[in-house]
Amino acid sequence: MPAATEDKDPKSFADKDGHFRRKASAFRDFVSSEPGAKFPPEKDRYALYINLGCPWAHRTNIVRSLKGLEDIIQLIVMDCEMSPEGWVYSGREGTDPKDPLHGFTRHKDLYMLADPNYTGRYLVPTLWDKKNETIVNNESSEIIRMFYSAFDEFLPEKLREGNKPKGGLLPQSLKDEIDAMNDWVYNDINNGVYKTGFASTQEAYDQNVETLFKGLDRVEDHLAKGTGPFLFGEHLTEADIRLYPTIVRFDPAYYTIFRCNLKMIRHDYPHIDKWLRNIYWDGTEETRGAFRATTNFEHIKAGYVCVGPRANAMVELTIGFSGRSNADEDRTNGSNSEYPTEDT
Ligand SMILES: N[C@@H](CCC(=O)N[C@@H](CS)C(=O)NCC(=O)O)C(=O)O
Repeated sequence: MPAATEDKDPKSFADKDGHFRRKASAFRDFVSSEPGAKFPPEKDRYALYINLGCPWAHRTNIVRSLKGLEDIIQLIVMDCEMSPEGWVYSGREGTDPKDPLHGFTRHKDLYMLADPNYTGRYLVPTLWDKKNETIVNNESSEIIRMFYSAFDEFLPEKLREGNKPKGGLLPQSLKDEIDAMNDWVYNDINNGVYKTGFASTQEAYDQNVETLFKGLDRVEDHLAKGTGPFLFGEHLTEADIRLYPTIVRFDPAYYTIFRCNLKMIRHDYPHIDKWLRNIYWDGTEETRGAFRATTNFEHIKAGYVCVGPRANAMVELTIGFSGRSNADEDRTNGSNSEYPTEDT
């Protein structure tokens, strides 16, 4: 039973001390083929509710596409701009005009259907069970792990985790290392951009912006020491999937709107930039083009601009761009486009 009790103003994010603290997601069930499981894997039984701006939803959309689950898990896409009532449907730019399963115009109504006593935030991503008419899970880190293998019986042999080279997206041999990296990448980077952008005091901003850039320096160093092209070498893993949605939003949205502006990826982090361009453009069996196919820069920008006026009203908080780095002079590849260019 969800137990969250939160401030329901969708545009109020920081606590009284100026720090943003993300609350735990409330629905934490699993799709499982264990005998008697409440949520067994079935074709077209589950729907994934997202918008294309949200980085947590993006993770789940990447894995749905990467795993070839398009015909197995229905995708429902809301507008990327948050309304006073939270996420809503608009039908703009190919998004769903309303919830195709229930006719709802607000995401809130889905949560109320699942649990009329729910008092938490109406988050995306949301994994919905059409049979039990309830939310299975609204925590992206768990939804992606379900998608890795829970539906493999419906997929062609080559897309099943057991048949992937070197153990798939979360190989047993790398699990501890990936979990350790997930931990600091989440705290310092994935959530670090929010802790910086939503900070409402100078102290909170200063503290979080510093941690964020130390985290990015650490990723840069990790990639510089590795063999690439992925974070753990030759094969794509969960660590790449969890890092990508934040990095691809960094220069177009977080640098400006969230004031994460000590350095830019394209100018100041050559190894992260190369990793980003590779993963975005990769069309091999390793990624199946899932990263590019699920990245929509218009929705990303519009989604953050919508929370931007509040963030930008506090411009005095910003530290600002730390200056041109040497990498700037080296670039001749037209990287002033916000889209990662193919050539590195
Ligand atoms: N821990 C959650 C976080 C999800 C989350 O915060 N989603 C945001 C969009 S980026 C949301 O739906 N916010 C709605 C709100 O706060 O009212 C996850 O990883 O799934």
